[in-house]
Amino acid sequence: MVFRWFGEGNDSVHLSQMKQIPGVEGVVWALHDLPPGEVWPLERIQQVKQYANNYGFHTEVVESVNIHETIKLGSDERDYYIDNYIQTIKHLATIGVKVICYNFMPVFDWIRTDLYGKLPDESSALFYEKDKVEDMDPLALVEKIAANPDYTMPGWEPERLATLKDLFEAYKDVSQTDLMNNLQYFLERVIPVCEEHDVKLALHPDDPPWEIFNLPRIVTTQQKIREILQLHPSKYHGLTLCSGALGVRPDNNIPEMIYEFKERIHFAHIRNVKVFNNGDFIETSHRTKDGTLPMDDIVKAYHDIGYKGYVRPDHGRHIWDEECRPGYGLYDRALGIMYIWGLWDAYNNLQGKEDYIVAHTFKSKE
Ligand code: CS2
Ligand code: MN
Repeated sequence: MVFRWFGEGNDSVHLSQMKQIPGVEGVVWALHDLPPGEVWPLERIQQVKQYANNYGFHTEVVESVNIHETIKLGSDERDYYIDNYIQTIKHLATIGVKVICYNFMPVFDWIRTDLYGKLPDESSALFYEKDKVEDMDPLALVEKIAANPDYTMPGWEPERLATLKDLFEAYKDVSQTDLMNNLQYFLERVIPVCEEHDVKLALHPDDPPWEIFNLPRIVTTQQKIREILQLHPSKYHGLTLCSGALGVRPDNNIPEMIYEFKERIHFAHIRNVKVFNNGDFIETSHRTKDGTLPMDDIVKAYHDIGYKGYVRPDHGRHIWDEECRPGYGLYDRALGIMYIWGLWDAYNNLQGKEDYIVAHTFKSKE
């Protein structure tokens, strides 16, 4: 069990607090101040390790080493940035990093329309309002925000608008197939280094898992992930299986994916999400009843496959008036961990009891 931490001075949660969450063994970290494409200096990496080790935490999981846009675009400068990526992998290997989470989404990481959507219990959580995003011409949105900065959304801060405009322009003719090919090119160069240094790459799904703003997105469905895994046969080319990111699509069956991709899942992100009929969604507590995803079946699937990889609770609600990074407070993620442990321990204890197995055997959709 690991816990995401944005670094000393950059996170409202302190490692001394994290230590009191039962069963957390490591921090999931990154050098968040460095722009994508820069080599992570060895000295800075060693500092983080030292700091975390002082609290008894390991630093084996990094989230994320972000991919420079030229690599996703497949443009001429990509080799320079892939060389930098390789250098960073080598540096990370020297302190014992085992898994690097990354994503291959053009321009944006996760997209939401409101960081503080209200839940019925008066807590708040990351919210996605479908109509606000879809069918919207990105360039028109750039204009709209420039004229009225109050309209802005996360990721669309007024100071980023010029860059966004250029990036939309650059991606205009990049198709899903191009993006696939560019991922393959990247993997072919990087995976041999990962094998040599025993560092696994774990691709995070797109969030949300469909195309938005006319930008191509490929890590979206079971079939797409199957194709992506076939781009390179090495186990070092693997997945961060994020239940919440993939789970907002009703046609994505998370337990089925866990059973199918078991050999290639190196990092599990576990969280629940409530999906509405109109396509909006909001993040919820981790508990099955509170959202749309079968969290008990998801944890059971990991238990069934004998999962030995890293796992963390993913985004949480903001509860008990906590001031924190959106989605990354202490309290709700700690509750999430206890729920995951509760399920895990129960599956451990009850394993082998016939009535239990009958009741909980995963029901495939077919
Ligand atoms: C998110 C992402 O769902 C998540 O875990 O918080 O920001 C995630 O860290 C990146 O997409 C992984 O590269
Ligand atoms: Mn995730």
